[in-house]
Amino acid sequence: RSNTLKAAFRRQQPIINGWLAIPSGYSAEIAGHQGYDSVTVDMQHGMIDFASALAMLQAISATPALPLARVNSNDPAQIMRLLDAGAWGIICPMVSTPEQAQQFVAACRYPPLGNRSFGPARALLYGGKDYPRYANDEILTLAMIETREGLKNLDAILATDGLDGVFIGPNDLSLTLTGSACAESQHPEMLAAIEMVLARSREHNKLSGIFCTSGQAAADRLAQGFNFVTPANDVMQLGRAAREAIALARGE
Ligand code: 3PY
Ligand code: MG
Repeated sequence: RSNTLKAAFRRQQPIINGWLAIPSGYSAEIAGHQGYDSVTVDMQHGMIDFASALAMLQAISATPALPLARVNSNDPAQIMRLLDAGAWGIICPMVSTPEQAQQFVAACRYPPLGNRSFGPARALLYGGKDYPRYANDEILTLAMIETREGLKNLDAILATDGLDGVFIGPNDLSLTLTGSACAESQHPEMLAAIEMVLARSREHNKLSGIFCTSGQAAADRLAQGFNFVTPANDVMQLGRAAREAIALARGE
């Protein structure tokens, strides 16, 4: 089974990624059927434990969307467990140095390329018996750039063998650069940092992703040149849809 996101990137097709914070197999299944290319189970800021993540990955793998997970830290044990549970790619937060990027990628790769321990569990069911043979080529690795140090070391991080690309966390990045967390910050330092990440990713021929808070913001990022966007998470979408419906019902 090949990774449809890697193929989309090679064909220069945009990737629209869903983002789940609600610990529910049912809402993950709903999200997976809405047309996303991939859906990410967010273990870092989502209210999600491993049992919920497993159910969510099972649900997503029954839909056309590719299941991904954002881990809560650069923790090889958690990364390996989520890959065994059927995640087809990992988004790793707070990658600030090339050493951290190498550690992250190594956890996603079987020897000799890395140190992923063998026990593919659900990945075998979902990926087929030949999963161990192709996993090193098909598992997607995205390092989050969201610290000052990560920006400073961007070139070395992007040069990491086996790293497929970077994903900007604009909340953390704006917090560190401007003193307040704002995902769609228009602060000049943020605009410059985001342009820099985009330009460098292109030079290295790596995928460039960014978290966005709406469909319009995601469309703007794709127009800017990003190729992997997240048009808000499930919580934002649920709240927004409810507010709109209530306002309409009240005739506002
Ligand atoms: C950030 O914006 O910092 C993120 O990690 C996106 O969820
Ligand atoms: Mg973050």
